[in-house]
Amino acid sequence: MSRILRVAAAQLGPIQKADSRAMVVARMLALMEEAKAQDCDLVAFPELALTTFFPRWYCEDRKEMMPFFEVTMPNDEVQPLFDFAKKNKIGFYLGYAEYVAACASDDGEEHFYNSSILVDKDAQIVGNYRKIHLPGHTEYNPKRAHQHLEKRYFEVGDRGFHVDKAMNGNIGMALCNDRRWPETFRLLGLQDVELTLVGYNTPTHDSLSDEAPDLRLFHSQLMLQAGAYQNSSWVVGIAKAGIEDGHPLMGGSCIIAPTGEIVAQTKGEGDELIFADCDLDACQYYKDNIFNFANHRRPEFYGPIVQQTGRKDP
Ligand code: ING
Repeated sequence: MSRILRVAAAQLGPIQKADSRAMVVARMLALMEEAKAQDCDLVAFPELALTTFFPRWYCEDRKEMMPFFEVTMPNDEVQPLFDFAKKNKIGFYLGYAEYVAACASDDGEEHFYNSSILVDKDAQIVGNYRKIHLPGHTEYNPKRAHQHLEKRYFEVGDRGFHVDKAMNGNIGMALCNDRRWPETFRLLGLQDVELTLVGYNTPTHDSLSDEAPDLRLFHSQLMLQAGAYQNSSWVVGIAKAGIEDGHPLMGGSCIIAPTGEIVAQTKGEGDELIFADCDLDACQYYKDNIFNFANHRRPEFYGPIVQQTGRKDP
């Protein structure tokens, strides 16, 4: 009996800096309603789904960005999402800015992460991921038309890449820039992942490069498709898209099969739901043959991948 998971990608259109959590949660609930009407088992939202992509803004004192962070999860403002999940037996993946108070952290220090959670059909948090590959820069860069200050506002995640056994499958999480690094997908692949969820907020332009928006969309799908095929996993990429306070973000949310084929894709840059029946057992043929890691990988030659950070002269 195949393990079919009907998975929805709930792309969000722009969230303006002034938009309240309540306004955003209402939009998310509408997408969850649509997913439920289509009998979906799981709804995946974008990275930083509750707020605008605030790392585009510079502020001297990082504390000024606190209003964009969730101090607890769940909390009163996102509780309706958990209530809907429990009532309708539908799980979700949510990207958000996570604040960990000193009193709640292992080392007695406060922490700031770009995070995601996996919530099951009983509205229980069964997985928490903290973004590892933080792009951009730490200080204000006057040469840039918009800043990209994830390295200023977030710390590198401390939990690595892990796969959670949930919803009758092996589910992994990553966030945005993580998809640009094959190590992300391979680490999940080595943990037998069957479904990889990747929310993203990707600007369509970068003032320091002349990459066209179509090329950036091509890159996003290339990475997600490669990650899926090379690790025998379903992959779902979920965009926050559209123009946020004058800054365009790309769409291109998609659901990709373990064959690497795109089976569903959004058309616009607003709130838009796509879904697909993901047969988790469809991963098995690739895991047992072409990408049978135990039979074919040669770690004895892979040393530089973990011992070396930057390039070296040949
Ligand atoms: N955003 C972008 C991403 O990796 C980026 C940053 C865009 C890096 C284009 C390089 C090229 O999709 C986030 N939030 O990681």
